[in-house]
Amino acid sequence: MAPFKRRGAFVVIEGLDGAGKTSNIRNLGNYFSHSDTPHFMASEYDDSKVCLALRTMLNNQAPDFNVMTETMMFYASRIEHTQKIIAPYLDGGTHVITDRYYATTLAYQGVKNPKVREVHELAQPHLREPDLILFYDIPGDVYEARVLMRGKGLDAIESRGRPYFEQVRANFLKLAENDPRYLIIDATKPLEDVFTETIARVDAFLRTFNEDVVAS
Ligand code: Z5A
Repeated sequence: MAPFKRRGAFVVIEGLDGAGKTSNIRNLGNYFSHSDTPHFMASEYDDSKVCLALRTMLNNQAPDFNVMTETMMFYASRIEHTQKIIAPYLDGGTHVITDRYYATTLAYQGVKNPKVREVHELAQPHLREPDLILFYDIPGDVYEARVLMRGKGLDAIESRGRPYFEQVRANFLKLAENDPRYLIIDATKPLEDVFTETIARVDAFLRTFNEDVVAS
């Protein structure tokens, strides 16, 4: 029998701008670095020059791209990141935690592009399926307060206004509705509470994941 190879778990952090993804991912990274958990904190911006170029263009687009161009560029960046970075780590047995994945594109680009699902189906064979998706949920008023509080200008996507982000949130909640991989976290709570909940949820998930993989 071929030797059994354990794969890493794929954990995705999702949410609107200002939901606390970056803050929680940083804390989660610190937490893992004090343990012997093999992990990689993935970022399209930091891990690949191709993805950085695509994402920078997308954030600074002016005037807006055609909706299909925009959708395909987000998927192009995701495929590049998955194939070159995420998949090798997972296959080598390292857990990967990433800031946004395809649910973001379905939720954001889905507001304006009725054909987002078709692009998704084309891309899907080149992506990996997340094992756990934490959705940091904030309503539109909290989104607005946090994004404006940052005091920097709004980029091309941030300028789409509150009704757009309310629709994005509704799309996320719909995706989560019948998918047991989603955990919805109330991200209006103080950051410390959100972080405590995040660690507890991810720890519990990884314990089960390891048992399931060993048993299979
Ligand atoms: N986009 C897209 O349309 N399609 C796609 O496929 C992808 C992306 C991948 C950039 O995304 C834009 O691209 C984004 C979606 C779109 N557009 N919008 N709008 P990004 O992933 O590069 O960046 P981001 O999501 O915009 O990151 P962010 O603004 O940094 O949000 P965050 O990481 O979730 O939040 P944070 O930096 O941790 O926190 C923001 C602030 O809120 C900060 O001052 C915190 O201290 C504060 N905060 C966070 N949590 C709390 C709590 N619980 N209490 C109080 N204050 C808090």
